Amino acid sequence: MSLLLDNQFKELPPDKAIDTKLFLETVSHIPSFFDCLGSNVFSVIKSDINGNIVKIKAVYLKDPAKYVTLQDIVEAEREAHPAEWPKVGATLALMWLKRGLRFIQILLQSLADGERDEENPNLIRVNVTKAYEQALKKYHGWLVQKIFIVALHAAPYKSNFLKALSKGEEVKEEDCLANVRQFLVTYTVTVDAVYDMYSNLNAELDYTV
Ligand code: 0SG
Repeated sequence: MSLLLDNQFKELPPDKAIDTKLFLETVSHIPSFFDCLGSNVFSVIKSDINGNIVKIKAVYLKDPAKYVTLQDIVEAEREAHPAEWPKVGATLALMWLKRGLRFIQILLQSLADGERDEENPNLIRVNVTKAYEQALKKYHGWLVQKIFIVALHAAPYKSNFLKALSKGEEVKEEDCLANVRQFLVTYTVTVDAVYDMYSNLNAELDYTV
């Protein structure tokens, strides 16, 4: 079975509220995926994403009944820390996590759409670069952009990447991409909903790190 389909995001209710517990359960599978990518540069990214998840989870576990949805957390922090918000607590962690999730979405969508470097069809650099430029680059100063260049050159071949998504099984590219397309349906709706929430609450910041 595909790693993606094993950890599929649930459909959202009509009001697009995101259940905190389900969201945390689903994203908690992402960090271990970096172990399959085969370069130490990915441990920096893994630890960053993992840190975001741990931070959101720590807030949730303080009062699960109060923080049923992600919006409950963001609004409670806005009330508790008016001076620092949104650069505080789980609001900040989710702001960054959503950018990583958007990166993954654009990367997978680009692969599913068959975008490729015709001269090097087994490389995923065009797909990774597209995702980076659309989801992350504007938040990165020169040093972090250099880390991206290192990660780009360490990116796995497409065949190995798709194999990792298929839990190490040899699966035909088309079958794996069919799983990717299926995964992207609820995943994209969820990531869009987090972005919409940040926009509606005026919680988005655009500083660089
Ligand atoms: C398959 C090939 C994949 C190639 C991947 C390339 C990806 C791009 C690599 C970019 C390198 C990122 C390295 C880390 C950068 C971090 O500095 C930034 C900013 O981090 C935030 O900084 C923290 O996440 C925040 O943590 S918090 O939980 O405590 O709130 C906070 O510390 C904040 C600073 O806040 S401040 O002090 O200013 O108030 N992180 C990112 O840019 C996110 C990077 C996500 C990359 C996702 C890649 C997914 C790849 C998936 C492959 C399937």
